[in-house]
Amino acid sequence: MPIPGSSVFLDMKKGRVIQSTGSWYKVDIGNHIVESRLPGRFRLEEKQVTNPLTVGDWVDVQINTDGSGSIEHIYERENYITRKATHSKKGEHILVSNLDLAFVVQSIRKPKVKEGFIDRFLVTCEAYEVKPAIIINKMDLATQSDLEYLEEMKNIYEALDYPFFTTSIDDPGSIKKLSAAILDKTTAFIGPSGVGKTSLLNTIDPEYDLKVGEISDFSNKGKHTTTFAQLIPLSQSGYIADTPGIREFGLVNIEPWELSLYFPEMLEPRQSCKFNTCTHVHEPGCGVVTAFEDGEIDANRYHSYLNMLDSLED
Ligand SMILES: Nc1nc2c(ncn2[C@@H]2O[C@H](COP(=O)(O)OP(=O)(O)OP(=O)(O)O)[C@@H](O)[C@H]2O)c(=O)[nH]1
Ligand SMILES: [Mg+2]
Ligand SMILES: [Zn+2]
Repeated sequence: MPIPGSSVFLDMKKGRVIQSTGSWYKVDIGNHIVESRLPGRFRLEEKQVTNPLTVGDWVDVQINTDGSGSIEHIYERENYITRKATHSKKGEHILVSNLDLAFVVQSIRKPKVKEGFIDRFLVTCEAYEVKPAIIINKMDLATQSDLEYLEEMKNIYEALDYPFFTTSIDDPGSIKKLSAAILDKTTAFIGPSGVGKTSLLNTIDPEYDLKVGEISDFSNKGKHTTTFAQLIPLSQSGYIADTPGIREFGLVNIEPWELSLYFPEMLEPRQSCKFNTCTHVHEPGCGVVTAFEDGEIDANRYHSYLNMLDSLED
């Protein structure tokens, strides 16, 4: 015999948001997926965030009699990746939450690697406590000079403890290494359009059969084939998020003075700066500038730092 009043509790399930279209959310409650709505009151809470609920979030969902769901509670995020929302000066957009590892994906050519994108992504990961890794895809298109450039890049990032993967969808060995790194984890692929995020997923597991796009011959850019983020269950255990291509990765909620805290190679040198408000540009007695001049900080990384500082000071 049912306990009076218990039906409410029986119908409340904890689940994970695996897809978001803006008004409907797909929530994975373990044995099946519930199409759910988010009541308006959640939208009012965090005004500067364009999406109050994001792929990766854990929620309690009330199952309605018609089988649809109503989200009643959003659990606090362990971490998340956020960037400046497009078409908005102040707004931020959360891409995905509760990650064990986040991959920034670039291609060596078509389109070319953007180091600025990688460094902005890494800074965001450091600031929001997400473990990052780097993928350079389309290695089959690399020239001899690309290979030399990549070797140097790999040394720089690996010295900073950022795992560095080079892949090509036609190179099973490279895919195998990547598959091993995502196993049993919640991870995400984030990067510009056309670098091969979705293609990599389809290669990791051909059963996914996700839609991939062409590269424009004119601009060598992708055509934004993936239009919404989704968490895809791995065939063993874990999830991976495929996300839409992003042209630029804008930083949010980082003050100019704290930026160097998110450059691991600056942590030690900044301790010897004469001023504790030092931004490591022109100040006298700056430990970071000294370390840069002594060749202890890579020039590209320092330039990325200056570019970011510029955009934060605007
Ligand atoms: N040569 C080469 N082409 C690749 C490789 N990986 C992907 N591509 C091609 O790159 C194009 C874009 O691939 P997608 O997987 O759609 O790229 P995406 O990053 O998911 O792009 P968006 O969904 O638009 O963000 C397709 O034509 C793929 O066939 C690779 O390793 N080598
Ligand atoms: Mg895609
Ligand atoms: Zn300094």
